[in-house]
Amino acid sequence: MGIISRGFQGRRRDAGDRLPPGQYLVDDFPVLSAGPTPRVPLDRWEFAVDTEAGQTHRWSWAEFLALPQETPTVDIHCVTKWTKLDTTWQGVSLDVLLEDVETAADYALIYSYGGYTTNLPLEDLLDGQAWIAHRFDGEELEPRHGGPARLIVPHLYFWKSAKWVRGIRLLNEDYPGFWETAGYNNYGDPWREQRYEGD
Ligand SMILES: Nc1nc2c(c(=O)[nH]1)N[C@H]1C(S)=C(S)[C@@H](COP(=O)(O)O)O[C@H]1N2
Ligand SMILES: [Mo]
Repeated sequence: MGIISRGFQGRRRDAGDRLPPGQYLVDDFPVLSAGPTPRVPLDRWEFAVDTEAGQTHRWSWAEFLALPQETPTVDIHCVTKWTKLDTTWQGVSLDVLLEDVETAADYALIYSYGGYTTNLPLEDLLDGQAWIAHRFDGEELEPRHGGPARLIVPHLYFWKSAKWVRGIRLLNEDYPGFWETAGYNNYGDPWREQRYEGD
């Protein structure tokens, strides 16, 4: 009693330190979809990892939910300049999903129900940097935000966080996705403001 703890992190970083260049804060959760929301019945849903050697690892919805779960709280940054702080998700780390996958690939192409694709280096999916999330803010992930499940890669602009994710193709060579072939930056680091090709 009477002990005032400032916690192990000391003073909390203020919001300004968490806002990448050119971004502004929002409290709502905007929806950005390049097409209609695909509806995927859970009994037909699957998530797949396809390796460069032609092997496929698959998880049904029940198998996916049975994997160890994490609840990351992260800041997300859309290339249209909104940033939302402290978003809380529940899902499965890509470290878990890729644990037993034998690969020497350097690149990943994420593909979604509905046809959306996005690419990133495989290493950006590992070491606690990415999740396949199926809950947001304690609730089932809404279809318009990517439900049943979406990728979350918060350290890159949010277009890399593919909604309605269906699988990941592991590749020896980089293969640009939907926005990356439409003039957006191939990597998309918000802290280096890599919005467009050439940034
Ligand atoms: N399948 C799919 N995933 C997608 C998109 C999309 O159009 N289709 N839009 C991307 C973009 S540009 C952003 S900013 C975020 C938006 O997610 P939200 O609608 O949940 O805010 O999803 C990303 N993932
Ligand atoms: Mo976006």
